[in-house]
Amino acid sequence: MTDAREVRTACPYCGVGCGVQARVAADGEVSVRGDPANPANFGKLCSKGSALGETLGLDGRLLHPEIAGRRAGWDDALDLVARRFSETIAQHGPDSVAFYVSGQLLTEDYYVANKLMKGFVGSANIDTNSRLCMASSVAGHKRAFGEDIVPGTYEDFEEADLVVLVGSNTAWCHPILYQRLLAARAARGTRIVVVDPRRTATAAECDLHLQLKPGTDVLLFSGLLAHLARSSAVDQAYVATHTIGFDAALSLAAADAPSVRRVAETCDLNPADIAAFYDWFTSTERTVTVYSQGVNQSAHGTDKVNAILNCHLATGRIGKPGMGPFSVTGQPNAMGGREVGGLANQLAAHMGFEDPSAPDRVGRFWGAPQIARRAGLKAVDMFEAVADGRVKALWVMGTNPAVSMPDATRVRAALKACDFVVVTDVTHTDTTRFADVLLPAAAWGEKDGTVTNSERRISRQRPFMPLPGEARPDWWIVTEVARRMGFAAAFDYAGPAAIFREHAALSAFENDGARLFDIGGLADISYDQYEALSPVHWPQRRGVPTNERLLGDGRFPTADGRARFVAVRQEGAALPVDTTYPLALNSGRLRDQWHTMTRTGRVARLMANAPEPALELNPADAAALDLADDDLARIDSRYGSGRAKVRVSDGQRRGEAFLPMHWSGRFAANAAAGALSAPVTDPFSGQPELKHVPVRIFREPVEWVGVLMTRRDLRPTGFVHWSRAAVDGGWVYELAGAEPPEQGILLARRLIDVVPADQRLEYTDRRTSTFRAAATDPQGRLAEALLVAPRGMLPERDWLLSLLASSEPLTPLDRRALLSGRAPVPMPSVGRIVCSCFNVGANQLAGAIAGGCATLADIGKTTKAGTNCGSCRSEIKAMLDDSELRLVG
Ligand SMILES: Nc1nc2c(c(=O)[nH]1)N[C@H]1C(S)=C(S)[C@@H](COP(=O)(O)OP(=O)(O)OC[C@H]3O[C@@H](n4cnc5c(=O)[nH]c(N)nc54)[C@H](O)[C@@H]3O)O[C@H]1N2
Ligand SMILES: Nc1nc2c(c(=O)[nH]1)N[C@H]1C(S)=C(S)[C@@H](COP(=O)(O)OP(=O)(O)OC[C@H]3O[C@@H](n4cnc5c(=O)[nH]c(N)nc54)[C@H](O)[C@@H]3O)O[C@H]1N2
Ligand code: SF4
Ligand SMILES: [Mo]
Repeated sequence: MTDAREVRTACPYCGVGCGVQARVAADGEVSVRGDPANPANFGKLCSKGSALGETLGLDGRLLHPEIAGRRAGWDDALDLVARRFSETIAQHGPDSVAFYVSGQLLTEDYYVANKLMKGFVGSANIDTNSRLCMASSVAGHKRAFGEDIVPGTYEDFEEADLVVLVGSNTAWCHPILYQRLLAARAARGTRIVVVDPRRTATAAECDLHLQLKPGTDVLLFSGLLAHLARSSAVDQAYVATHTIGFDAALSLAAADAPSVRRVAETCDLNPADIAAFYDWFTSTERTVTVYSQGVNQSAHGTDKVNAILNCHLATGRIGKPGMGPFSVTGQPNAMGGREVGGLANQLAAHMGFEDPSAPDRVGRFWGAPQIARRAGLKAVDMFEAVADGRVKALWVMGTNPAVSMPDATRVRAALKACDFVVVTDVTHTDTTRFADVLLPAAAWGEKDGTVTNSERRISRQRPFMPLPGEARPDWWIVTEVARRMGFAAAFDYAGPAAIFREHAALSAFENDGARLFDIGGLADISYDQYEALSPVHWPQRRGVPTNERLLGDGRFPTADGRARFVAVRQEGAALPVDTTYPLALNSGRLRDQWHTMTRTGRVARLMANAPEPALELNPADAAALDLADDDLARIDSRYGSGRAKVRVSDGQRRGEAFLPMHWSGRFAANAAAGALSAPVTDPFSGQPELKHVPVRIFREPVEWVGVLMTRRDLRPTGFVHWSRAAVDGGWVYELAGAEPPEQGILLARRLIDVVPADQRLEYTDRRTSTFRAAATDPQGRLAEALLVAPRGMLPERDWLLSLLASSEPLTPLDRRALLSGRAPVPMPSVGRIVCSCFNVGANQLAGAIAGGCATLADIGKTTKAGTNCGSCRSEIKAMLDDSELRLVG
């Protein structure tokens, strides 16, 4: 018997890039824990990271290539992809094909995909979901610094005295970094300012929340620049020596934001709050400004970025301990994708098309005869070109554009119309439905390579499980296609280490210091050194010791070595609402879900905190729309429509609603934010405005509701609304309809008709129009339970869920109780799960608070909630604050 082994790797979710230790027991069972030696997380993991072990099952995995929906061999699939791409290029030119890739690919995968398209196909039509995510930060960095540089490190969060979080729900989206910040705050009293139109979990614990009108960030920071000048807080020497453009930027800012009062009016904020923020920023040398999608995903995201960078340039607070602008990255390898040049307007290794010598340089290095010489299509334009037939062959890798792109319905139509679509994924998704060729990729735990986190730290993802079925790593799939397209010599790699070495060598190639991205010091690492690589910051120049922070010396990678102020003006707020679409819909993330839920949606404990897609509405808007908690809302924009349950929340501003981005067509009938979002983009970055779209919302009449608990993975059709959540032992489906309840029963019953009648127990109460059914499996365990009732009449389900979770056969008592629909022994509902590590529900927490728990520590002692990963602490804190208010009030 082999012993247990432990493999060090990195978390495949957010850009914090936590180290994970995967322990594979002798029986193959895998458990994960945080890697104490990793400098990002020092052993901690958030709720998603802690649940990684539960995502490793093969349920739903793609295990074989498919052509036209039928199982095929790799050779046939790869030959077909290579042939169709080559033929299309021969007939219609290189720009008639495109790749749409992902910040979740490893650097090595990304590198070869980019090399194939830009170097050998000869088109720059490779873009990435980072276009939806980081493009505005990239464009803003390039405008100000000359290169896409994040100057700081995570330690700056800990060494700052003021941290300004702009459009970033750090508590949920970068949880471990946020906990590092909170720990530092406890130690040194760091002030935290949150700039977000919503009261998020992050805003729940800060010194000042600027709940601004969406889209007005430029003005807020222009006002700050003007205030810095008025207060003589500008570092004149720094500005004079290291920058250009200050006067123009200041005069536009001062004209746009002449006074705090003017800023307050436009941003819809209290002038005293703005004054406090400006004073703190002015007087606090050690200030870090963190920003994320509330800044980037905007029709003027690049200007927002530069408005922030202007304030840091004016004060010389860049790249020094505890100070600097800090664009946090979303995906695990968003940063690595930028390094290899995965965006259509970049070339490779931080070289772009603006520099006329760059294509030749990269072309020579690659030995590429037809290097692309101009930028390719950015994501929104790319799908537009797919829709109108300019792009005739498309390869999608590691992303789910049918859900995550704006105007997703049109994106689906484009995929459907496209002559030839290849999709590489690990599971079936809304996008794989459109694949002519579907290729099964290696998943986390199987794949092997590197990723770069938000602080420019390169870490290894290492495999600890064998490749299942015929799944293959993305780099292998790409190089096999390249080989078959006739480029064998340029794509002949022994493995990821060889690709990494080439990538590192390119970064140093003819680089005399003009490009800060230089990891030439890693270009000769051996296979063993690559295997053992510990997390390292870039740059890693050959023979030059690494300086972890960048730009602190005031020298910038521009032609004259100076940074640029960019004169920016507030261009109106977010997309304007009108009488037809009077509300603004915001979208973003939940604590425990990852994007389109292809992995986290299958984990019961990650579904427990927010099991249904919910639309958050301000109480006044809800009242005006005659909507209350748990009502079904219909949401229409100019681009599409959706349905979700209502959650009334005073954390929403009046006139604004919020829908999570997560629910795809595999998890709900029609609750995808992408179908509602507008394909309106920022003029500099091409990043779409995903945070705001004008909508109208109304009440969807519901006459009956149902719940199906089942071990089967099914996709209901014909319902006004359904959504599903993973639970222990299977799935729970929420159903709702506008039909009379008797008809609802008929509709819902179809879902269990497949179960042979002699295995079903059924009970219909015609008087109350309720229906109950249950079925057992051959082992006598509960396999199905269906409850249907008029709206508001569904019985509690906790007991049935406990039966579904159990591996024991039903007892005679259970069987008798099944038809009555009531638990044989009273079973109080724990309520919605708040702490997913210890399964502690809202009702239990309310009980603990009523029983005298007054602090997070008390709650932790009594219920254990909040004592492990800490992701739920802000929610518990909100419950505590709420109860205190009620006591006072
Ligand atoms: N749990 C979880 N964590 C994740 C992810 C996930 O799917 N789930 N995804 C990862 C990825 S790829 C990314 S990109 C990051 C995203 O991380 P974040 O950017 O922190 O997350 P979002 O929820 O998309 O948006 C952040 C906030 O922007 C606010 N906002 C909207 N409009 C404006 C505005 O006009 N101005 C300002 N100042 N704020 C505004 C929203 O109200 C929202 O609270 O998270 C990463 N981490
Ligand atoms: N309305 C709205 N839309 C948004 C956003 C928003 O805030 N609001 N945010 C945007 C942002 S910031 C982002 S980053 C995007 C994310 O959007 P997507 O990239 O579409 O989201 P994911 O669900 O992460 O898709 C990743 C896919 O890759 C697959 N996969 C996982 N591992 C591998 C692998 O190793 N190889 C391959 N080939 N496939 C793999 C997964 O199964 C999944 O299908 O969404 C964007 N869309
Ligand atoms: S914070 Fe959570 S999701 Fe992000 S890398 Fe760390 S464990 Fe993974
Ligand atoms: Mo992202």
